[in-house]
Amino acid sequence: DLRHVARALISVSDKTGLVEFARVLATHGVELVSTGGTRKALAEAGLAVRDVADLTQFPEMMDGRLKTLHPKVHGGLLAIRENPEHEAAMLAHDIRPIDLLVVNLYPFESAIAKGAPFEECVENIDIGGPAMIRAASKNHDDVAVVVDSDDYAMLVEELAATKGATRLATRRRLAQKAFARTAAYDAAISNWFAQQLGEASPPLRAFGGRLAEPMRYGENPHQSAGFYLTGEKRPGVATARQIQGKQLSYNNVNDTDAAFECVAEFDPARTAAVVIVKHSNPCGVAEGATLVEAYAKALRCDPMSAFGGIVAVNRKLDADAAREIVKIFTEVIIAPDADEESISIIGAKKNLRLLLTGGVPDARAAGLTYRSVSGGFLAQSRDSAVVDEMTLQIVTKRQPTAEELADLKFAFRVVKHVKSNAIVYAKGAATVGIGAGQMSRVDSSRIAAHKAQEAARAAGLTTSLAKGAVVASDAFFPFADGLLAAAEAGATAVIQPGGSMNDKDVIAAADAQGLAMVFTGVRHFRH
Ligand code: 93A
Repeated sequence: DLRHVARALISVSDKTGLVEFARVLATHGVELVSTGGTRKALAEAGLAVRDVADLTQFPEMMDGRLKTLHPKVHGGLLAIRENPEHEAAMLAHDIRPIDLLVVNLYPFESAIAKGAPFEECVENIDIGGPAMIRAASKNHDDVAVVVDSDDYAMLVEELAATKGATRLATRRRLAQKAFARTAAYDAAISNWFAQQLGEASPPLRAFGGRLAEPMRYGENPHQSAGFYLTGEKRPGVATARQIQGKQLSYNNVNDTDAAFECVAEFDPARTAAVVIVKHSNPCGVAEGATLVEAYAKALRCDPMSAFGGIVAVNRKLDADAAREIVKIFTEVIIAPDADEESISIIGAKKNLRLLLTGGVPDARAAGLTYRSVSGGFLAQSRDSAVVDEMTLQIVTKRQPTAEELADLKFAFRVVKHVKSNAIVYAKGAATVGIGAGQMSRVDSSRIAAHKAQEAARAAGLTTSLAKGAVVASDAFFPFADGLLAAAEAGATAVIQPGGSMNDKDVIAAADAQGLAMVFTGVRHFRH
């Protein structure tokens, strides 16, 4: 898979590191060919370099718009080396192979960044550069292409290790990077054009999103929307198969994703689990021996909110669970798989959507998440931290019991999927009160306690479900008040990241209440 480098074409606008790199090529006996400015820079450094015009027998013309757009160049980049027909064509037309292409493009992005006039921006649209990059990348079997001066050092090492050749794996990696570069370059041009025309730039196209389907409307009926795919192969709402039901709405997709990502925290080999989501927050999460048991426990947390919700399960949907789920109005069910009987039970509800993902994603897997801000978007690595891999530190005098510890871990898995500030009460591997999305932690604490009381009332009980429960907080308690609100509601144990300046006070308050408290050292903000 080694390809000896006999000839290199170098044509760069950004001349960083150029001379040093070309000098190394020369020591390997590589023949250098360059365009005007690059050739001049190399010649001035004392290197032997041929003018590309010499090779094409065509002068650079039209303000440099035509420099390398010539069959002698493109033939040299595209010809398959061990193909008799290609060899014959090369011979007939005196085309000689080019084994290494070093190109960086006209600085279009910096021209628009510095607010250059329209014509100057247009003149900075590189045509010949991308054409050569794409040709060389397509022919990566024989040709190496470098589009970034940061890769010179790596190539210098490779040439040294191989006595002047490139490896196939390297050429493939470089080709991938090169296509990414030309794609980003074209996206920058088209976004700039859209801006000039007074149109909103299509930000999703900028990171390669592919429109899977236009939607009827966005978050509200007066907004337009589309569902774009990034191409990530993660089992979930974007890659699922819809078995039945109406088209998903924008909010459905968002909520279904929240539900399925949350249920993925529960390994199906260990336990059955169900998550019910409303307005992108879980309103009930539970584990059980079976899905139907888990569903009943999850529903008990907030039966009122569950109406019109999204249900996610982590195991193959069965008839028992399906029969229970269809008893109340549900928008979407998402499952890794479903048996035939459950599919026919759901079939009786024409509008109910059933999505099958083919699997449960790994909660620990790396990946990216995005969100838009005006004028751009943010990207970050997925929150792949899971409680099983955290170092739990018991900070109170009282140790949690085994039962409490199990519920603490359960609650911390869930709190990761609740909008901040997030407080989750749990008992017996089920949520019993969830406080989400408040600006102050103590308010979330109070709401969660209130929900636990409401859940008890709905179940015909007189004592709050928070009594004897544990509580999880997505970030540290800045003051003792949030913790005291939880103790007052009846919680016996607490799990939280810790790390507040007031940890000492919070721990003292926990000790005074006889609570057991565990620090995870990991924060789970979600906004
Ligand atoms: O104007 S172009 O689109 N036409 C071409 O044929 C062409 N060939 C190379 N621009 C072209 N280039 C670009 O010239 C390269 O991508 C590189 O950015 C630049 C190097 O020019 P010089 O060596 O004259 O500084």
